[in-house]
Amino acid sequence: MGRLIIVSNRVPSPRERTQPAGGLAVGLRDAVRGGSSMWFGWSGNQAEGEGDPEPSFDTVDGVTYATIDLTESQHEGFYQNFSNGILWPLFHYRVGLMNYSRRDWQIYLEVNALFARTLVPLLKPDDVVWVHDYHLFPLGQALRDLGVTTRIGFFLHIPVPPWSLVRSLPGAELLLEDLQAYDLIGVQTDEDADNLNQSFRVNGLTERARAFPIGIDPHEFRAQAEAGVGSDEAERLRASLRGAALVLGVDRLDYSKGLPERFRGYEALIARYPEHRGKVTFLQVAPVSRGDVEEYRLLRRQLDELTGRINGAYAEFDWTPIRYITRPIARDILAGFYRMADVALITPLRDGMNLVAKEYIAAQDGESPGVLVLSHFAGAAPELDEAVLVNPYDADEIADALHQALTMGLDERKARWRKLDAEVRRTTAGSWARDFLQALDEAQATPATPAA
Ligand code: ADQ
Repeated sequence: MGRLIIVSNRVPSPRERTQPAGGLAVGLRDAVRGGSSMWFGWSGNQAEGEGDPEPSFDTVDGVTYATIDLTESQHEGFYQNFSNGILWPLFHYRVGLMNYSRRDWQIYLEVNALFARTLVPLLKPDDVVWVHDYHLFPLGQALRDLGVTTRIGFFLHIPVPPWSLVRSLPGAELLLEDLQAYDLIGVQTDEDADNLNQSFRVNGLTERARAFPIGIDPHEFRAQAEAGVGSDEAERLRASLRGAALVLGVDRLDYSKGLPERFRGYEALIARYPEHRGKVTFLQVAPVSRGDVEEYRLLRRQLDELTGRINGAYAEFDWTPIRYITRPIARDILAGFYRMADVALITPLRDGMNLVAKEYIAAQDGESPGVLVLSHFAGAAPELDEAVLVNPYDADEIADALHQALTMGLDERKARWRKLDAEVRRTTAGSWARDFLQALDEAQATPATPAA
């Protein structure tokens, strides 16, 4: 059995105690544990000078982390502009937020070619390569162009809209053609697989997409939550609530997460159901992400204003309706907060999966579990259909769902949670990686394109 080579835009620093707030790092830890493996990608650092960068290596617990630096203009064109300013909004069904530019498309292709050139000398013939996410759509083809014939799989962590939307991207057909270089393409849900296969079909290409819903490590997370609930921070939070119910939201500060809609939904709860005033507190943790992209700055301003307005209108001298934190909170403490929360309010407008929803379920105490209020448009919704599901665009529906959750009896909470917990245990981070790699192993090998 050859090595597993994982390629992603960012490589988590193996020596950092807290992992970055991103689902990929969490999901892949399991896949690289044990066997011989290498993780290749961008270091997060800026390259000095011209010419191709030399990779740096660091081996920790049997995993070799190989990283390269990018120049400022590569980082801007490839990562900030094309990946996060064009592909991210488009694939989250927000065509109107897409800031297309041909120059960024060129830089995106160049950086993918650079990844391929730097990776090829590190590969051995029996390695299996697993490429991750929208930053690296063309990488498989770039590797094939350099003569790589080994198995190459791809997993897309974000949703896939139908072809009628995807085609708004100039050159979308070329991206789809590049995707044909992969032996297998994994996506999060059946809907995503259907949409991607439809795009392949209408362009006369081979259908290669299959759903592999990503999961978490529920045992580890439960243990973290049990420990976290006894932390000083959890004690302080509990004391500060003074008996009020806790509604918790945890997300990266991103427009896909439906935060303004969520704040308005909570406002509708306290406006229409006055019995909850003073008896409930909404804590939203949303660390700033991609702060150098304009849309993210606008979103932050909008949330600052909404929080101020809602708190100004409804607060009492001894009660604040919304507590809103844009700094990150350590994972183990957060896990304790999940366990304490009576309700998790997770209302993305679109989300590939949403691991926070699964973590919330894993964190609960089965004797008195909390209630998950979840958007229909999270990739997790088809699996977690025992949650209270909402359309996140309707503030009144969010308010009704919150009221239902806050007044739900113990028997119903337990019954729903047991089914949800069974789902979260069924497809874990480990089984996700194993299932994908097994299917990749069985996938029909693509005849390699001869090197030019
Ligand atoms: P993300 O958009 O980052 O991931 P999500 O899956 O919810 O979204 O979160 C990933 C991880 O980051 C979770 O483990 C979560 O606990 C952590 N996290 C999120 N917000 C945090 C916060 N405020 N503080 C600390 N930690 C936080 C992308 C896709 C998702 C998909 C994942 C995995 O957008 O749809 O589920 O990849 O495929």
